[in-house]
Amino acid sequence: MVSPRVRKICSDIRSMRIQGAREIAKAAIEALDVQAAASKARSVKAMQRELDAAARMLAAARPTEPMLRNSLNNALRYLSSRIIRGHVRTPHELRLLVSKERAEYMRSIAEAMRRIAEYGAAEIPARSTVLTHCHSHTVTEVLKLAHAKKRISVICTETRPRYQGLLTAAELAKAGVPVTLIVDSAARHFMDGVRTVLVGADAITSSGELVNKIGTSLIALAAAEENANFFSCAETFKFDPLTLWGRVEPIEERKAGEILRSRMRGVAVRNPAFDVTPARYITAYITEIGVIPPASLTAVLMRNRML
Ligand code: RI2
Repeated sequence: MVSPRVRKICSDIRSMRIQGAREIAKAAIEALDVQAAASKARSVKAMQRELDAAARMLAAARPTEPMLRNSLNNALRYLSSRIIRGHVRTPHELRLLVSKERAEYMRSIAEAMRRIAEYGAAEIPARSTVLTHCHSHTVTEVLKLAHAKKRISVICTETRPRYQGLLTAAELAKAGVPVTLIVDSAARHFMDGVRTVLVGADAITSSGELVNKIGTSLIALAAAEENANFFSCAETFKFDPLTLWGRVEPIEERKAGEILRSRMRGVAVRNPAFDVTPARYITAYITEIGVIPPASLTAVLMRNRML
């Protein structure tokens, strides 16, 4: 039985009250802990079944989020390896282990963020202008550090239909980073003054393609035309290992109501949340293990035993 608090977390992920691949993954790991704490299961097996059911529900809340799936799979694999080895004998011991796993996950992704910010800031020329799209917690950390070191300025798109760009603008302004908000369709107009484009990532495929907020691929085209560097700042957890086996990343399609308040007679509305930027438009992925061009990403992950 999945706890009502876990169901609420799932609905907050679906409604985007919790937004950004990283925050979604963190919320899911917290939810496993909530599930374990609330569980009345009398055996380790029964509690494991509840955790599996909670994980399935969480993973389904946003289909285009490998970081969510990878984080949950990793946590469940770790728990079952400890159970199989006989290190967990009671539901209480499993509860403690889930809680410990949550703390370790939070520590490791905070450390990944710190490293990405360092690597990313190093890629941005001093006193230059950076353009970003949507709201990525990873990108805003890079931009804040880059500004502290190099006095940069930022242009950010409002990001229709959910306006996550406003979150970016507010966060950067609060941190004292000079920031200008533009409509999405003005990205090309401003590109000639931009040296670097930084975006986040929702998914990265085995051919180095980037799945990110709708509009990203148009911005990548404009950046290529102006010879601006185009980076995606992403934890390696955003890589979808299933794409090695031919999986095509699903593109989440959201409700028309996010675009139009009331329906227009005779008008169909499409609202894909993400689009795909081909590898040839991406200078590199800025990850916690370094700055990696798309063509070598899979090889580097394998070499680091991350696949
Ligand atoms: P972090 C966002 O999607 C954007 O596409 C952003 O690039 C991506 O998540 C990654 O964000 P949405 O959740 O993990 O707003 O860097 O649909 O925070």
